[in-house]
Amino acid sequence: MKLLFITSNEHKVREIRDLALKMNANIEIEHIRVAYPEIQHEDIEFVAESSAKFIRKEGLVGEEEPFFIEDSGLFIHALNGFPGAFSSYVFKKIGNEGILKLLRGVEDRRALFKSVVAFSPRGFVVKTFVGVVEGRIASEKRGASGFGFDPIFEFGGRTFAEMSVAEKNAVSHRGRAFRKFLNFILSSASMREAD
Ligand code: ITT
Repeated sequence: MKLLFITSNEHKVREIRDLALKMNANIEIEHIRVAYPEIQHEDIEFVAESSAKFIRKEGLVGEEEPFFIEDSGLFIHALNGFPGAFSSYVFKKIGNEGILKLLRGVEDRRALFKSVVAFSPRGFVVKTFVGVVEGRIASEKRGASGFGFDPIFEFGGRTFAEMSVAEKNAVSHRGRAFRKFLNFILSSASMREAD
């Protein structure tokens, strides 16, 4: 089965391909880049769902082609959930150094990453899958793999940038959301075979 993944982020593609391989899911992930506007809203589930509907409405993919997108956000406890839905903008503006500066001297380092996969099998049907991981913001950047906030997001004593793709997938927000999504695809496919 072939699924289109619409994203501007190659790292996300690498993560889901690795996961699909590990799960022995016979699914081909085709990466395409499609420009679409993202609404500004605090709820990333709502943002992801609205984007998927927009992509369909504007006919940016073939009518019968199943596709998905994925939106994520970093929610920092001491900053009342900031940057959350605005993570992309904040990362571009102030980066990891900016986040570390905002948290200088702050003892409460708790943070949460959330990922939402919005899948559209056809038409305006959209199904979402959510994954969350709770961790903490490190006191300085560590590690060289991954992307975005990975060098400052710590889970189990290591930052995501100190993990391989497989290690990150095993515990990350995106790994959790993608596993739910791929399990759904696999069970729908086996139900169709049983018909
Ligand atoms: P899309 O085209 O798929 O939207 P994006 O890179 O803009 O790709 P998001 O809007 O989902 O992705 O991500 C919001 C921000 O959070 C962005 O700056 C990412 O770099 C960062 N981010 C998302 N997932 C991350 C992860 O697993 N590790 C580190 N940073 C992450």
